[in-house]
Amino acid sequence: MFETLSKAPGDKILALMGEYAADSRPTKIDLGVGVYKDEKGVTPIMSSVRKAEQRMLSNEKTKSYLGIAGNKGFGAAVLDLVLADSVDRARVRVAQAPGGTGSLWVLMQLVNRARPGATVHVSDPTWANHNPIAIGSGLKVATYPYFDPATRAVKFDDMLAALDKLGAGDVVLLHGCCHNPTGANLSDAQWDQVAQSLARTGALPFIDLAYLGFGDGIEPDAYGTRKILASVPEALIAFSGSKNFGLYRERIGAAILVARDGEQADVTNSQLLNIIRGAYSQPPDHGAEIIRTILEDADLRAEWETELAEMRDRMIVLREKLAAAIRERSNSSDFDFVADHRGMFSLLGLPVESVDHLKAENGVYMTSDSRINIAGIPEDRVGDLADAVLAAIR
Ligand code: PLP
Ligand code: TYF
Repeated sequence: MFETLSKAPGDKILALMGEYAADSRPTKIDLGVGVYKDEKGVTPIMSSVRKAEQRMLSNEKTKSYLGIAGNKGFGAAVLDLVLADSVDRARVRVAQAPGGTGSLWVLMQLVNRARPGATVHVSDPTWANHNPIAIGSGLKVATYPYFDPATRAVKFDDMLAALDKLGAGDVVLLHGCCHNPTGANLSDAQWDQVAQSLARTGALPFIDLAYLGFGDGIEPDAYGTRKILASVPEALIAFSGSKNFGLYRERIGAAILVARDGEQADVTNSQLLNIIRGAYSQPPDHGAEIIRTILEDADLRAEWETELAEMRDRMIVLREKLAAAIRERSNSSDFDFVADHRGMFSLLGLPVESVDHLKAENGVYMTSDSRINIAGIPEDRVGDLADAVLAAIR
């Protein structure tokens, strides 16, 4: 049987984690995989999460099945967090899913049931896993212009012109905030224009919301998502709790669907639940119960929001420090864009030879497209990193 198989391509981002681990140089710097790290270089368990888990351990009464849509309290709390009052909840359904990735997967499957072989339009570039998930679900993938390598900002006019040409039956994958891999994001005014375009063309917005609260704050980061939901009849959202709750390995996310009316929401949701049942029956509860416990409790929620703000502010400070260090050394504003970007990443726009040079000469690891994880920058070595980057492009 298995002799028919050839080797599948690995995940380049995850492979880089292994390469970094195998490097014995003590001065190595890991700017690879998108995992938040604190000033000590560790990915901590948030204190609000720890407290929620302690409560759960003493209060939990059963491990019996939860149901296909998972933890109901979690679903309701995530809808409040993400949607606020942007859309009539009678049109909304939510299912807990294993991570943002699992949410993307079940929603792509849903799209393929509604429109087999439809085209998902993704930003150029986008997260490396979007393409395989869409293709694996039977869909086609096309790109729309997004990142301008010259300015390291969004090519907004080109993006909008491309979106304006789409029609009903097309799907547009948007990063709700904190674009991965570029770090370049839309302004509120640009989100308004994207929402208008989608309302006009009837293309379906599919929002990947993996970094809510990692950019400028929960409310500002939700602006684009809420604006779109307030403007269009139908939408999909894949929410992840991996980054903002630091729950990576617990695999917690939510698949959210918005339909024209309650009746169509029920029918569409029945298909979503049918997909989930045929894939993994129901999601694991642990991460969902942690998030429910935090979001439903005023004190834990305040503590979580403070911790989230600390992570966000630390990344903004690191951005400013790196941009300033390069500016001082090079006497140019060429890397000021790092301070303007938001979220966990910036795409530096270096040629692959420079990326290889940084790895070989300096032990500085980033993905081959020159994406850096801002949270991986050691605060006391910003100067070394600036020197290394400038040497690599000289
Ligand atoms: N979408 C984007 C853009 C991401 O960067 C990630 C990364 O982790 C995910 C989705 C999925 O995250 P997870 O499945 O770990 O929740
Ligand atoms: O882009 C990243 O680095 C994060 C983490 O298959 C990640 O999104 C990377 C690859 C992957 C799953 C998560």
